[in-house]
Amino acid sequence: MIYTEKDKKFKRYTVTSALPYANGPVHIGHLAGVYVPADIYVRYLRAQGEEVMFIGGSDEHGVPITIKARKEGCTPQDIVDRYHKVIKESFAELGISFDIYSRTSSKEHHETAAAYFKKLYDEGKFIEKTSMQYYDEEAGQFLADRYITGTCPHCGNDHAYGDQCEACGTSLNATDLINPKSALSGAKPVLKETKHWFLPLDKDEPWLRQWILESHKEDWKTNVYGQCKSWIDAGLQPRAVTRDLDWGVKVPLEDADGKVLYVWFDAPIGYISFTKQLKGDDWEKWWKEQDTKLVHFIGKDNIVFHCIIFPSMLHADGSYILPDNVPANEFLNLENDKISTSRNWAVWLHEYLREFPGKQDVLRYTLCSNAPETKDNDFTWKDFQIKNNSELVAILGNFVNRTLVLTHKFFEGKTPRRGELSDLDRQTIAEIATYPERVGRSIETYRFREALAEMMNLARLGNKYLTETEPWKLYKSDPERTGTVLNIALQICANLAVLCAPFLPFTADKMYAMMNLRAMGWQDAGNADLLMEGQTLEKPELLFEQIDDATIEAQVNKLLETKRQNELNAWQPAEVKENVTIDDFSRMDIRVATVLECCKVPKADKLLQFKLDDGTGTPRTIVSGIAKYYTDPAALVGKQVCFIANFPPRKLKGVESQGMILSAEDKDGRLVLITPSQPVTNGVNVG
Ligand code: B3M
Ligand code: ZN
Repeated sequence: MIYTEKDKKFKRYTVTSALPYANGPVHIGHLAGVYVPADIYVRYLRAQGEEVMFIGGSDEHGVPITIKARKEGCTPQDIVDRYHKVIKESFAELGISFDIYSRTSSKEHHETAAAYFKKLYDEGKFIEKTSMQYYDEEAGQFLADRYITGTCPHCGNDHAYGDQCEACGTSLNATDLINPKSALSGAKPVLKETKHWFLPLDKDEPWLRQWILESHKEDWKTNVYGQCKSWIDAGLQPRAVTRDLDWGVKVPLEDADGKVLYVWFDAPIGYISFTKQLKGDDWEKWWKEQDTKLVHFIGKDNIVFHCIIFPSMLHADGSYILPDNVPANEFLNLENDKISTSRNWAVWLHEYLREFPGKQDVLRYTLCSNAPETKDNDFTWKDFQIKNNSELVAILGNFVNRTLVLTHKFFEGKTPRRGELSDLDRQTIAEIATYPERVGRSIETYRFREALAEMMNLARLGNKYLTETEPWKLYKSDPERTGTVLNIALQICANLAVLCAPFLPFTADKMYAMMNLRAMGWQDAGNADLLMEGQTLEKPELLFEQIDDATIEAQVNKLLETKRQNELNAWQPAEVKENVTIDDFSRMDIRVATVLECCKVPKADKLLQFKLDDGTGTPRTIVSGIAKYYTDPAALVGKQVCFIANFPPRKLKGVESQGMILSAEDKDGRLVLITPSQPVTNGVNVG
C-alpha cells in the first residue's frame, strides 16, 4: 500500500516525462534529470500494485530541428525519423519502462493538438493580436525562437534566443532582443506585421497563485516552487501560441496559412495524444478524473512550461486535472563542465550502451545516487568507477554472492532450515521489516537518492549480519546454526531483489532467477519468509564486475579529445594589434638565411641554438625557445628561415643570440618556421 497519506486517495497514476527534442540522442543529463527518476517512480508504483501509465515520446517540432535539417541539407522529417529511432531504442535498452513512447509528428498528435487549439479558439480563450515581428528578407521568413538571436535585455547574454535566454532562463519575445540577428542569414531583420493568437496568462494569475503558491507550498520541491513564485511575482504576460513557421502542427484556421502551433503549445498536448493512442476510448479517466494523480518529470528549464503554461492550457479547457507534482531536477554537469550537445560534451546513452554492454544498472545506479535533485551536480568517470567497485560490487554484489556461494558449499544450494533464533537473528528480522516503508516513502516523496541509499542499507545490514555470525567458520562446529544464519541472509537477498527492482531492474531479474523466485510485489517484501526451506538456488553469477582504471582512462581520454576538438573548432585569429606605420616596419630588418647547424642548448630544455648562413660570410648564431617542438633539431639543417637581424645581441644560457627566427604556432599546437616559398639568396631582405 502507499505510505504517503495524501496519496492514498488516488486510484491511478498518469506519469509523464519530458519529450526529448528528436534533434539528437539522449545523454546522461537527460537521464539523471528526468528519465531515471521517472522510471524508478513508475516501477515502484507498479510493484505496489497501482494502476500506472508512463508516457514518453519524441518532441519533433520546434526550430532546433529545422535548424539542424538546414545544416545537414535534409528535411526535418529525416532528422526526427533518425533520432526518434535512436532515442526510443536506447531508452528501451536502459529499461526506461514507458507504456508508450510515441512522437509528435504522428497524425494522431497533429489531429489532437489542432483540435485542442480549435476548441479554445472557438470558446474565445485566446487573444488575437496583430503585431510587428522580425522578418528575414533574405531568407524570406519570419524569425521565431532560435531563428533569431540577440542580446538578452535582462542579463546581457549575447546569444539569447527569440523565445528564451538560456543564460538566465528568462522567457522572451523576439522583439525584446537587443541587436537582433537572423540565425538563418545573419542579416539584420526587419519588422513586419503578422497575426498570432495569445494565451492570456496574465488573467490566470489569481488561480495560479492559489493553486501553486498556496496549495502546493509544502509538497512541491523548493527549486520548482521558487521558480514558479518568481514567475508569478514578476507578472505573467500573454504568451503567443502560434508561429510563422512551416514545420509543426498547422493552425486549424482559415486565415492562418504559413502558421503552426508554437512547439511548447503542441508538445505537452503530446502527453494527451499519446494517452489516446495507448488507451483508446478509455483515455479520459487518465486526464480528467480527480482520483488520477498527474506527475510530470522534467528538467528545471521546463518548469515554466509544465507548472504555468500547460496548466493554463488545461485550465482553459476546464475538463482536465492539473499536475499534482512536478518534481523537476536541476542540471547534471560532466567532468565539471556543462553538458552540451553542440560541443559534443556529453556521455551519449547509445554510446554508453555499446561500450558498456550489460552495465545498464551501473549507469542507473550512478545517475540516481548522484542525481541533481536539489542542486546542479557533476558526473565524473572516476566516480562512476567508485560507485561500481566500492558500492555495487563491494556491498550489494558481495553480500548476495557470499550468501549463495556458502549455501551451495554447505547445503548443496538448497535453502537451509531456520532453527532456534538468537537475539541478533530476531533484531535482524525485525529490521528487514522496516525497509519497504523506508525505501517506499522516499520514492513517494521523490527523494530517489535517499531511497537508493536506504535500499543499499539493507545490503549493509546483510553484510553486517554475516560479519557477526561468520557462517564460513561456524559450519565446522555448528552446521544447524549455520543453516539458520544462511536462511536469514537468503531472506535478505530475496528482499533486496524486490526493493532494488525500481532502481536496478536488470539486477533484480538476475537475483530472482538465481533464487528461483517469481518477481514479487512491494508488499511481499519486509519479511523473512520469502524463500521456503529446501528451495533450490541456482549457481550464483556475479551481479557486478570490477571496472578497471584503463576503462575509465579511455573514457576520460575520449572526452579530452572532444575538448581538444572543441578548442580547435572554436579557434579564432587574435585581434589585430594597433596600427603601425610603414616607417615602423621599415626599421625591422627581416632577412633570409640557411640553417647550417641546429642543436639543443645544454642544460636548457626550451632552447635551440641555430648557426645560420646569412649571406655575410660570417655564420650568425640565434637562440630560439622552440626546442619542445623539435625532437630532431638537426633535421632543420639546410632549411631556409626568416629572421630579424637587427635585434640587439643578448646572452641566453651563456650563448649570445644575434636576432630572432620567425615562426608560427598553429591552433593545434604545431610550430612551423616561416620560410620563403622558393629558395632565395641568403641575406636577402623580406619586405
Ligand atoms: N522538448 C525538451 C527540452 O526542452 C522539450 C520538452 C517538451 S515536454 C512537453 O529539453
Ligand atoms: Zn538572459
